[in-house]
Amino acid sequence: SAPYTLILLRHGQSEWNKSNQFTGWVDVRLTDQGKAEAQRGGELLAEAGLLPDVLYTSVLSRAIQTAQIALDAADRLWIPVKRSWRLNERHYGALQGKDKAQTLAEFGNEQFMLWRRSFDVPPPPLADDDQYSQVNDPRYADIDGEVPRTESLKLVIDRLLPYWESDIAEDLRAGKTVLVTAHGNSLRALVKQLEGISDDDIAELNIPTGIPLVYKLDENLKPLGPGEYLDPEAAAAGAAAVANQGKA
Ligand code: DG2
Repeated sequence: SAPYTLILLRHGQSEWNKSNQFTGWVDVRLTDQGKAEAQRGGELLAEAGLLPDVLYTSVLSRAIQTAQIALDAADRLWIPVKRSWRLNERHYGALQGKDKAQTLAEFGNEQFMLWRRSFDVPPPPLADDDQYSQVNDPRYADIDGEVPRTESLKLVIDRLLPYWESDIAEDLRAGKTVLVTAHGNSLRALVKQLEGISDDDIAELNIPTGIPLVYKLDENLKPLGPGEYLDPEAAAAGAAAVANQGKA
Protein backbone atom coordinates (compact mmCIF):
# COMPACT_ATOMS: atom_id res chain seq x y z
CA SER A 1 0.00 0.00 0.00
CA ALA A 2 1.00 3.67 -0.37
CA PRO A 3 3.28 5.47 0.02
CA TYR A 4 5.04 3.92 -2.95
CA THR A 5 8.74 4.45 -3.66
CA LEU A 6 10.15 5.55 -7.01
CA ILE A 7 13.88 6.11 -7.50
CA LEU A 8 15.15 8.01 -10.55
CA LEU A 9 18.82 7.79 -11.49
CA ARG A 10 20.53 9.57 -14.37
CA HIS A 11 23.48 7.56 -15.67
CA GLY A 12 26.99 8.53 -14.53
CA GLN A 13 29.20 10.77 -16.65
CA SER A 14 29.40 9.47 -20.23
CA GLU A 15 32.27 9.87 -22.70
CA TRP A 16 30.32 12.60 -24.47
CA ASN A 17 29.25 14.34 -21.26
CA LYS A 18 32.97 14.57 -20.60
CA SER A 19 33.87 15.80 -24.09
CA ASN A 20 30.87 18.17 -24.06
CA GLN A 21 29.04 16.74 -27.11
CA PHE A 22 25.28 16.44 -27.66
CA THR A 23 24.49 12.75 -27.27
CA GLY A 24 20.80 11.88 -27.55
CA TRP A 25 20.43 8.36 -29.00
CA VAL A 26 24.14 7.88 -29.75
CA ASP A 27 25.28 4.90 -27.70
CA VAL A 28 28.33 6.19 -25.84
CA ARG A 29 29.74 4.49 -22.71
CA LEU A 30 30.51 5.65 -19.19
CA THR A 31 33.86 7.23 -18.31
CA ASP A 32 35.79 5.98 -15.26
CA GLN A 33 34.33 8.92 -13.36
CA GLY A 34 30.86 7.88 -14.53
CA LYS A 35 31.44 4.35 -13.23
CA ALA A 36 32.54 5.76 -9.86
CA GLU A 37 29.37 7.90 -9.75
CA ALA A 38 27.25 4.82 -10.44
CA GLN A 39 29.03 2.93 -7.66
CA ARG A 40 28.43 5.78 -5.23
CA GLY A 41 24.77 5.95 -6.34
CA GLY A 42 24.31 2.30 -5.43
CA GLU A 43 26.05 2.80 -2.09
CA LEU A 44 23.72 5.71 -1.32
CA LEU A 45 20.73 3.48 -2.02
CA ALA A 46 22.04 0.75 0.27
CA GLU A 47 22.87 3.24 3.05
CA ALA A 48 19.34 4.66 2.85
CA GLY A 49 17.84 1.16 2.92
CA LEU A 50 16.24 1.81 -0.46
CA LEU A 51 16.43 -1.57 -2.15
CA PRO A 52 14.85 -1.71 -5.62
CA ASP A 53 12.53 -4.63 -6.42
CA VAL A 54 12.51 -3.98 -10.16
CA LEU A 55 14.76 -2.07 -12.57
CA TYR A 56 13.74 -0.06 -15.62
CA THR A 57 16.36 1.22 -18.07
CA SER A 58 16.52 2.77 -21.51
CA VAL A 59 18.16 0.66 -24.24
CA LEU A 60 21.26 2.87 -24.19
CA SER A 61 24.48 1.39 -22.79
CA ARG A 62 25.29 4.26 -20.43
CA ALA A 63 22.04 3.72 -18.50
CA ILE A 64 22.42 -0.07 -18.56
CA GLN A 65 26.02 0.13 -17.29
CA THR A 66 25.01 2.56 -14.53
CA ALA A 67 22.21 0.32 -13.30
CA GLN A 68 24.47 -2.72 -13.32
CA ILE A 69 27.16 -0.99 -11.26
CA ALA A 70 24.70 0.64 -8.84
CA LEU A 71 22.75 -2.58 -8.25
CA ASP A 72 26.00 -4.46 -7.72
CA ALA A 73 26.98 -1.92 -5.03
CA ALA A 74 23.56 -2.38 -3.39
CA ASP A 75 23.73 -6.20 -3.73
CA ARG A 76 20.55 -6.22 -5.89
CA LEU A 77 21.93 -7.54 -9.20
CA TRP A 78 19.26 -10.27 -9.17
CA ILE A 79 16.13 -8.12 -9.53
CA PRO A 80 14.03 -8.30 -12.71
CA VAL A 81 14.90 -5.83 -15.47
CA LYS A 82 12.75 -4.16 -18.12
CA ARG A 83 14.28 -2.05 -20.87
CA SER A 84 12.53 0.24 -23.30
CA TRP A 85 13.47 2.74 -25.98
CA ARG A 86 10.68 4.86 -24.46
CA LEU A 87 13.10 5.70 -21.62
CA ASN A 88 15.84 6.70 -24.07
CA GLU A 89 17.36 10.15 -23.97
CA ARG A 90 15.65 12.77 -26.09
CA HIS A 91 16.78 12.33 -29.70
CA TYR A 92 18.97 15.39 -30.25
CA GLY A 93 18.49 15.50 -34.03
CA ALA A 94 21.20 17.16 -36.11
CA LEU A 95 22.95 18.26 -32.90
CA GLN A 96 23.96 14.66 -32.10
CA GLY A 97 27.76 14.53 -32.04
CA LYS A 98 28.15 18.32 -32.08
CA ASP A 99 30.28 20.15 -29.51
CA LYS A 100 28.07 22.10 -27.09
CA ALA A 101 30.45 25.07 -26.74
CA GLN A 102 30.89 25.35 -30.52
CA THR A 103 27.13 25.16 -31.04
CA LEU A 104 26.61 27.95 -28.51
CA ALA A 105 29.27 30.09 -30.21
CA GLU A 106 27.84 29.44 -33.68
CA PHE A 107 24.11 29.93 -32.99
CA GLY A 108 24.04 32.18 -29.89
CA ASN A 109 22.59 31.60 -26.44
CA GLU A 110 18.92 32.08 -27.34
CA GLN A 111 18.87 29.42 -30.06
CA PHE A 112 21.16 27.15 -28.03
CA MET A 113 18.80 27.28 -25.03
CA LEU A 114 15.72 26.83 -27.25
CA TRP A 115 17.22 23.60 -28.54
CA ARG A 116 18.42 22.42 -25.14
CA ARG A 117 15.62 23.45 -22.81
CA SER A 118 12.48 24.68 -24.61
CA PHE A 119 9.41 22.49 -24.18
CA ASP A 120 8.40 22.01 -27.78
CA VAL A 121 11.12 23.22 -30.17
CA PRO A 122 13.02 20.21 -31.54
CA PRO A 123 16.50 20.61 -33.05
CA PRO A 124 16.71 20.19 -36.86
CA PRO A 125 16.25 16.54 -37.92
CA LEU A 126 19.26 14.26 -38.28
CA ALA A 127 19.88 12.99 -41.83
CA ASP A 128 19.42 9.23 -42.29
CA ASP A 129 22.91 8.90 -43.78
CA ASP A 130 24.53 10.74 -40.87
CA GLN A 131 27.09 8.66 -38.96
CA TYR A 132 25.07 9.30 -35.78
CA SER A 133 21.68 8.22 -37.20
CA GLN A 134 19.82 5.28 -35.60
CA VAL A 135 17.70 4.31 -38.63
CA ASN A 136 19.57 1.04 -39.21
CA ASP A 137 20.24 0.16 -35.58
CA PRO A 138 18.84 -3.35 -34.93
CA ARG A 139 17.92 -2.51 -31.35
CA TYR A 140 15.08 -0.40 -32.75
CA ALA A 141 13.76 -3.03 -35.16
CA ASP A 142 10.63 -3.53 -32.99
CA ILE A 143 9.83 0.16 -32.59
CA ASP A 144 6.21 0.91 -33.49
CA GLY A 145 6.41 3.49 -36.27
CA GLU A 146 9.65 5.19 -37.26
CA VAL A 147 12.87 5.80 -35.37
CA PRO A 148 12.89 9.51 -34.42
CA ARG A 149 15.09 11.93 -36.38
CA THR A 150 14.74 14.58 -33.65
CA GLU A 151 12.61 15.15 -30.54
CA SER A 152 11.46 17.99 -28.29
CA LEU A 153 10.82 17.41 -24.60
CA LYS A 154 7.11 17.35 -25.47
CA LEU A 155 7.66 14.47 -27.89
CA VAL A 156 9.61 12.61 -25.20
CA ILE A 157 6.65 12.93 -22.84
CA ASP A 158 4.33 11.67 -25.60
CA ARG A 159 6.35 8.46 -26.07
CA LEU A 160 7.23 7.96 -22.41
CA LEU A 161 3.80 8.35 -20.77
CA PRO A 162 2.18 5.26 -22.36
CA TYR A 163 5.03 3.14 -20.96
CA TRP A 164 4.76 4.80 -17.55
CA GLU A 165 1.07 3.85 -17.47
CA SER A 166 1.36 0.34 -18.88
CA ASP A 167 4.43 -0.85 -16.97
CA ILE A 168 6.08 1.41 -14.39
CA ALA A 169 2.84 2.55 -12.71
CA GLU A 170 1.69 -1.07 -12.55
CA ASP A 171 4.77 -2.12 -10.62
CA LEU A 172 4.46 0.87 -8.27
CA ARG A 173 0.81 0.04 -7.52
CA ALA A 174 1.87 -3.53 -6.77
CA GLY A 175 4.01 -2.06 -3.98
CA LYS A 176 7.36 -2.57 -5.66
CA THR A 177 10.25 -0.18 -5.09
CA VAL A 178 11.03 0.88 -8.66
CA LEU A 179 14.42 2.08 -9.92
CA VAL A 180 14.41 3.93 -13.26
CA THR A 181 17.89 4.46 -14.72
CA ALA A 182 17.72 6.85 -17.65
CA HIS A 183 18.86 10.26 -18.95
CA GLY A 184 18.92 14.00 -18.33
CA ASN A 185 15.98 14.79 -20.58
CA SER A 186 13.92 11.60 -20.31
CA LEU A 187 14.05 12.06 -16.51
CA ARG A 188 13.16 15.78 -16.86
CA ALA A 189 10.09 14.58 -18.78
CA LEU A 190 9.15 12.19 -15.95
CA VAL A 191 9.75 14.78 -13.20
CA LYS A 192 7.67 17.34 -15.13
CA GLN A 193 4.72 14.96 -15.18
CA LEU A 194 5.13 13.80 -11.57
CA GLU A 195 5.51 17.27 -10.07
CA GLY A 196 3.17 19.08 -12.48
CA ILE A 197 5.87 21.55 -13.56
CA SER A 198 4.76 24.05 -16.23
CA ASP A 199 6.07 24.09 -19.81
CA ASP A 200 7.99 27.29 -18.99
CA ASP A 201 9.40 26.34 -15.59
CA ILE A 202 10.75 22.99 -16.76
CA ALA A 203 13.50 24.91 -18.63
CA GLU A 204 15.19 25.58 -15.27
CA LEU A 205 15.29 21.94 -14.15
CA ASN A 206 18.59 20.11 -14.60
CA ILE A 207 19.33 16.57 -13.44
CA PRO A 208 22.84 15.69 -12.22
CA THR A 209 24.57 12.45 -13.16
CA GLY A 210 24.72 9.49 -10.80
CA ILE A 211 22.73 10.70 -7.77
CA PRO A 212 19.50 8.87 -6.82
CA LEU A 213 16.37 11.06 -6.72
CA VAL A 214 13.68 9.53 -4.47
CA TYR A 215 9.92 10.07 -4.61
CA LYS A 216 7.28 8.87 -2.18
CA LEU A 217 3.97 8.59 -4.05
CA ASP A 218 0.38 8.40 -2.81
CA GLU A 219 -2.20 5.86 -4.02
CA ASN A 220 -2.81 8.02 -7.14
CA LEU A 221 0.94 8.06 -7.80
CA LYS A 222 1.14 11.76 -6.91
CA PRO A 223 4.31 12.76 -5.03
CA LEU A 224 3.85 13.39 -1.28
CA GLY A 225 6.59 16.04 -1.59
CA PRO A 226 9.30 17.14 -3.97
CA GLY A 227 11.79 14.49 -5.01
CA GLU A 228 14.78 14.20 -2.68
CA TYR A 229 18.34 13.59 -3.81
CA LEU A 230 20.25 11.22 -1.55
CA ASP A 231 23.25 13.60 -1.67
CA PRO A 232 21.65 17.07 -1.94
CA GLU A 233 24.91 19.04 -1.97
CA ALA A 234 26.46 17.00 -4.76
CA ALA A 235 23.14 17.12 -6.63
CA ALA A 236 23.00 20.93 -6.50
CA ALA A 237 26.59 21.19 -7.75
CA GLY A 238 25.93 18.59 -10.46
CA ALA A 239 22.74 20.33 -11.65
CA ALA A 240 24.57 23.67 -11.84
CA ALA A 241 27.31 22.06 -13.92
CA VAL A 242 24.69 20.69 -16.36
CA ALA A 243 23.01 24.11 -16.59
CA ASN A 244 26.35 25.71 -17.49
CA GLN A 245 27.39 23.13 -20.09
CA GLY A 246 28.78 24.75 -23.18
CA LYS A 247 29.32 28.04 -21.36
CA ALA A 248 32.58 27.33 -19.53
C1 DG2 B 1 22.62 14.60 -22.60
C2 DG2 B 1 21.80 15.76 -22.08
O1 DG2 B 1 21.92 13.44 -22.28
O2 DG2 B 1 22.30 16.94 -22.59
O3 DG2 B 1 21.98 14.03 -24.83
O4 DG2 B 1 23.73 15.33 -24.58
O5 DG2 B 1 21.61 12.40 -19.98
O6 DG2 B 1 22.10 10.97 -21.93
O7 DG2 B 1 23.88 12.50 -21.01
P1 DG2 B 1 22.42 12.27 -21.28
C3 DG2 B 1 22.79 14.66 -24.13
P2 DG2 B 1 21.65 18.37 -22.27
O8 DG2 B 1 20.22 18.38 -22.71
O9 DG2 B 1 21.78 18.61 -20.76
O10 DG2 B 1 22.51 19.33 -23.06
